[in-house]
Amino acid sequence: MTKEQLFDIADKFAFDAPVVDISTLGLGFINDTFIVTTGGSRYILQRKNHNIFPDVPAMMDNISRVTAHLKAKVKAEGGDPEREVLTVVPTRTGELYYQFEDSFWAASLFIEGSVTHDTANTPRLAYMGGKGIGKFQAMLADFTEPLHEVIKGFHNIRWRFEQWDKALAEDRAGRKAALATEIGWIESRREKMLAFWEMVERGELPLRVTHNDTKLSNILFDKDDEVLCVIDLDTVMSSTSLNDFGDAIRSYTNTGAEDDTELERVSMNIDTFRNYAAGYLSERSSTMTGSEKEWLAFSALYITYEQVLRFLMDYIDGDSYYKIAYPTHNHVRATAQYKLLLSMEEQYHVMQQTIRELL
Ligand code: GN1
Ligand code: MG
Repeated sequence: MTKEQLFDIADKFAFDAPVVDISTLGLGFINDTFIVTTGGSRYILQRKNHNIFPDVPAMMDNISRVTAHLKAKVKAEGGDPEREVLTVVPTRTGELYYQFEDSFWAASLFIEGSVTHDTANTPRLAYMGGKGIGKFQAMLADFTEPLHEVIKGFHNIRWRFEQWDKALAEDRAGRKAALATEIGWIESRREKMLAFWEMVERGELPLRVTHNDTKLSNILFDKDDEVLCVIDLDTVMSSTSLNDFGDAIRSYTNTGAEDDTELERVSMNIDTFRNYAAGYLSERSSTMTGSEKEWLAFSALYITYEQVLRFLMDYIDGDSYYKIAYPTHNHVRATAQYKLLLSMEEQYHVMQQTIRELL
């Protein structure tokens, strides 16, 4: 992609003035992201990853509907919808994306004065992260239209088991024979995890808008470290909102790394759990059903289990999904996430008690 082509693409969008500069924003493993400067304003321009998101128009349709809903809410509360919600900038012909050859591009407003954080290394940041996602979900609690499923069966364990059974049957990398113990981790909990998903299938846990990438760096803060808005809406879909909580707990509370080779470093920090949950529930508890409250703590075990399965399955498959840095990387990741799962299981009664206290 030449600089000239990039300027041509940027020119297709309905920015306020002609583009004067485009620079790379060096974050993100999935999309390519640029900052576009016009005479007076700055914008985000992204090339969406077409391999991970086969249907970019559907993805942009989801984002557009969800942000429209959020903006109406913020406006009604007297807030500033351009700073508190992501604003998609359409093309000059009114499309939500621009297609150039086989690449798909989309733009949004750059929110001036916003900051992000990479790790929740203080109690306040864990609390604020929970608050950010809690507020996002609370504002979307009355959004009941289905969204496009941009990644099939993302947190649907029934679908993951179908893929898992197939991976074991095919044994493409010839690794299955040496993995009896690890396969046992998955099989021994199969019924319990499926039972959780069956509550979603039966409607006992309601379908809501889920963000599906609830890491701290997907929340923009203002200069006083108050939450401004949640970004990276590419994976918004309909599912149980509990999984956004569970995935945040999986990443925020781990005292080690996701791929730690020193297993004694890996555990769930219950204080971080409490802080995140306190922030989350401060915004969200009034829009939760009884069964959502009851199963909130379990969602952390569910998502961590699913992550063990996904890493192990990718290892069995010969490493086709996740990028790896060395040949046993997916096995190391699965083992470290399993250690985290064990730590959660050991502390499960305390997690449940903590939620009850906070409600
Ligand atoms: C992937 O966006 P990123 O790299 O944080 C994956 C998540 C996994 C995560 C594990 C679209 O997320 O589901 O939890 O890796 N995203 C997708 O690190 O598969
Ligand atoms: Mg992401």
